[in-house]
Formats: sequence, C-alpha cells, structure tokens
Amino acid sequence: MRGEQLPTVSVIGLGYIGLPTAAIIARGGMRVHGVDVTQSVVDTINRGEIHIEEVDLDGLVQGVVQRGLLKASTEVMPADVFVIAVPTPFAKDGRHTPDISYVLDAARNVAKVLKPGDAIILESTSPVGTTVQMRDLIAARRPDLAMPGLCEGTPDVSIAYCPERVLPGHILEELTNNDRSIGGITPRCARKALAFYKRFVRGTCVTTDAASAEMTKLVENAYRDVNIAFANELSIVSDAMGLDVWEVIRLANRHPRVNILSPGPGVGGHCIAVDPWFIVNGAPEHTPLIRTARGVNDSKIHHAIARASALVEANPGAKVACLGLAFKANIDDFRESPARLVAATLARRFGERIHVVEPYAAELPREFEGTGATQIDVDAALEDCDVMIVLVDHDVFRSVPLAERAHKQVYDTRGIWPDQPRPVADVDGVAIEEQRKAG
Ligand code: SAJ
Repeated sequence: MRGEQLPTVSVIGLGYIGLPTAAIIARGGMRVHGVDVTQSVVDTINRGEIHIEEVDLDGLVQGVVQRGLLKASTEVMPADVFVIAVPTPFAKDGRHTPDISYVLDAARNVAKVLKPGDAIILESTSPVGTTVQMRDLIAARRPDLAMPGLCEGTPDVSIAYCPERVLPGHILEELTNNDRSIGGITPRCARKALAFYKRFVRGTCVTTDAASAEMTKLVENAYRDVNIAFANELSIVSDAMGLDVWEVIRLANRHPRVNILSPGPGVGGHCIAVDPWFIVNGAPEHTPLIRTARGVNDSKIHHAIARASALVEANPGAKVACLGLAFKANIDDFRESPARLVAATLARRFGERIHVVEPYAAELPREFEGTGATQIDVDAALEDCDVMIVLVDHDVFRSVPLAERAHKQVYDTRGIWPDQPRPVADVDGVAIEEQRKAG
C-alpha cells in the first residue's frame, strides 16, 4: 500500500524459531529488533552471522543485517509488535511439568516498554492458559493500559497466541508457506495478529481463541507421537513374532485409509517427545492414550539397545558400525537423540568394537570419551565392520547398494535397507530371547 507505515517488530528469543522468524519479517521490509539473553548470540547476529544450523538461514540473516533491517541486543526496546519465541522446557521437578518462566520473563520485559496500539504475540509452545497468564501479568504491571478481556470497550493493546509449526531443515520454506492458527484473547486481538502475519505468510491464517490455538499446537505433536508409538509398538510385536515390520506396514499402507508412520529407535528432538506431556500435565486423568504413547516411544529405545546388543554378542570379535547419531535424517541436530543414546550405550558395553559413522558430526559427543569407540566414515565402515546397526536414515546410508552390505549382519531400526537379508541372530531367536530377558 502506498504511503503505508510498516510496523516495527521486536522478536524476543533468537533460537531455532525466533531467528528465522525475525529474518523473514525483516526480509519483508519491516524493521526488526531481535532480543536474546545471551550476549554471544546477539554479537554473532549483529555481525550478520548465525549461531544455529538451518538451510539458507546464513545468507538471509547476512542480507537483512547488512540492509540494517535486523539488529539484536539483550534489552527489549519499544516496538509496535512483540513476537515472543522463547523456550518452554520441562521444569526440573522430574515430573514433566512445563516451565513457562522464560515466557513470563519476556512478558515482564515487554510490559516495561508497552504503549497503546501495540500487539503482543506468543509463539512458544505453551500449556493451555499461558496467553491469559501472560496478559494477567502485564495487566498487573501496567494498570494504565486497558487490557483485552479485562476492560469494557476498546483495549489499548492486543494479545494473541500463534504457534510455529515448522520442521527443522525446512524452516524458511515452512515459515512462509505453512498455514497458521492465530488465537486472540478476543476476536479483535486475533484480527490484529492476522493482519501482521498476512505481511509475510503465504499459507492460510485461521483465527480462533487463544486457548484453542495453544491446544492445537500441543495436539499436532501429540498426534504425531501417538502415531509413531503405534508404529514402534508394531515393530516390537513383529520382532516377537519373527515378522518383518516394514513388510507388514508397506502392505497395510496399501489400504486407502491406512497410513502407518515409520518405526525407529525412539522419538527424539525437542518437540514431539515433549509437547504431549503438556497435555497430560493439564489433564492427567483424561490422557491415558497420550501418556501410554510416550511410554511406548521411550521403551523403543531400550528395545533397540537390547536387539543391537544381542546382534553384537552373536558375532563375537566382529567390528560393529553404528550408523548415525542425529535425532532424524539429514540434519546435524543431536539433541535428545535416541540414536545417540543407543550408540553411546553400545560403546559403553562393547568399547573399541564400536565404530560410529555420523557425517554431520565433526567429532563424537562427550559421552563417548573413554569408551574406546571411534568415529569412522561410511566407506571404512563398509570395508571393516561385519555388524551394522542403522540408527538414522541419512541419505548417505540409504544409498548404500545391497552388493556392499549383503554379507553383513544388520539391525536396521529405520527400515532403509528393505532388501537386506535377516541377521542370523534374528533367525535363531537370540535377539528375541535377549529382549525377553531385558524385560
Ligand atoms: N519419527 C519416527 N517415525 C516417523 C516420523 C518421525 O520415528 O514416522 C521420529 C524422528 O526420527 C524424530 C522424531 O520422530 O526422532 C521427530 O521428528 P519429526 O521430523 O517428525 O518432527 P520434529 O520434531 O523435527 O518437528 C516437529 C514437527 N511436528 C509435526 O510434524 C506434527 C514440526 O512441524 C513442529 O514445528 C516441531 O515438531 C515443533 O517445533 O513443535
């Protein structure tokens, strides 16, 4: 629009979601002020560099910093729109309780600089009720401002919840193209946030209330977790019955209304294994399925360790390759990775027999120190190792042809080599017996 004044934006939290979001908003021409508590993160961004790995993010950040559209600091400055994208981890009580203290800290800082006409949008994955809690905190600190849902007439500021739903490795593309759910404290708040997202989102933006939008985010990841749990349970059942789970799933998925996900060594990352607990925590007595799915996915890690151990023991003296440490394919993110846990457990059990192949890691993580395990490349593994444990479905592993691995003893937790002959340990039942003993 000609002569239109673009809003200034403050993005609070410059991590995996906040930094790409800030950069995409700035690319659209809006002036963005990024805020992070870590000085080194702020310095890195102000140099036009990035502190996280994400496809194409480096060039984008460099460009918007050079054009003066993105600046970072540790202090929240006045702006027209505040986007909060800080972490919501578990509290340290060991009971999977959500810790929303970073969200409330951010809200406290925003309250200091808030002025009439501003919009606050929370993007962090949050338990239901967090947006209202944030509003109440700000209302208590700024009695001079009329707050949405608490005043008669038109409020001075608007507050909404709009979760991100981007996939690591595809963040920039998904930030632009995915649909968004926008939940306002009031419908007016939702409309204000909608007008903002329309400036840089090509997907459809759907408005709702704040609590529904909060629940929607949790439900999306719980849906995925429950469905992966079904696949993982099938893999455990199939092992017990001596069946190939991949063959069973491939056939079942030919049904027009069946779409079973893929078993793996367990569920990793910071989202799918965490967010379902936010629902369970909010209504423990009404969530047996979601809670059980979490348990099934966690137990799959122990099943994978038991099966892998049985295969290693059934091949005394053989060198063993563990393929992959990342929490999923083709990324260099090793946080909360079941593959890493399985490989590290095998390294502690079998020491120098274990060789880890992870093309996305410069060196092995700290927990491998002193185990005797070493890092090798995929070619060396194919030459030297008779036992292979596939833990991550990186393309580089998937592309190994049968001729190079037909003679190997393989436990493939990801089903990347459907043509691989079954390992002897499976056929004679050693692996299954080992799992039974492991309980
Ligand atoms: N996994 C399986 N089997 C499958 C699919 C995944 O074992 O069939 C495992 C992966 O190996 C990985 C874990 O699940 O360990 C999670 O991987 P993912 O690629 O499914 O998801 P994330 O954690 O990278 O990102 C998810 C996404 N949520 C959904 O797909 C519903 C993403 O869209 C969210 O934005 C993100 O969580 C988030 O930030 O919440």
